[in-house]
Amino acid sequence: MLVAITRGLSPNIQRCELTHVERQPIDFERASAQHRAYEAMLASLGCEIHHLPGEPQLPDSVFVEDTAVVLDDLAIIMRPGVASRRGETAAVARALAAFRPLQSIEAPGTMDGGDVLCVDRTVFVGQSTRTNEAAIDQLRSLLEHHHYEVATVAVRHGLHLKSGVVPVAERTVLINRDWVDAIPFDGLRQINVDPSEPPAGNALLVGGRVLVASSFPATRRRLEQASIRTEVVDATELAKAEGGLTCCSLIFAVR
Ligand code: CIR
Repeated sequence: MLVAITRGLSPNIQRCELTHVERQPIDFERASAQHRAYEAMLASLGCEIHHLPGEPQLPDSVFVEDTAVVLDDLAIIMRPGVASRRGETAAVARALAAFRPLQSIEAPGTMDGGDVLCVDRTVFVGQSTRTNEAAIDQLRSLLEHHHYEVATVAVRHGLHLKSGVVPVAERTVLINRDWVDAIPFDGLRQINVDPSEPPAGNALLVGGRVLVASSFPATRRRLEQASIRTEVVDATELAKAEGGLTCCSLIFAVR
């Protein structure tokens, strides 16, 4: 069975952190409707949804991906790179404790879950503005006991590693090679985002399907041409908060 932890929108989403996009009004009702449709899509693909409430004092709390990394043997609670997001981890840690033993990144380390992706026993970590070397060292020593290898990846543009590269099938990634260094992924099959859609490198693999945002039809065609089955979701409102499709859930298998 798959579990997806999600979190409702904060009524103060308008005060979210922004790094690469200009602030523009976010329509709360429209964003909530898109988020509910996203949860319904995850449920239709076999996820049991564990929905946590959004918090007024935590504007970015809908983006649960950044609060934790869930692997088969354990979950690691992050210490987000911006102070405004550090209060988000407690509720997610409480929810995850039912499913995995927990470890955590400690100060001075900072790491966002959006910078971490796992393929087999390799954990790729993006060197972004949110994730520092102290946290990468901590992650490496936590995971060596569990027989994972940690590989670092330079993030050249975009907020996180997963803004520019995500898994889309077994040993296959969708990648924007201008945004992230492709060399660490050399051993994997790589599908490039369509050049007309640079932000399309954030898609979500779940239950054998890949969710693609409706704004990226050309990249969706590339995935379909590579025999990858896709589903489309509308994510335009939360894109204004710099969120993509992976950001709004933590998905993991439960035996
Ligand atoms: C932030 O800047 O932290 C939020 N406004 C957006 C976080 C998106 N998370 C993600 O890509 N994993």
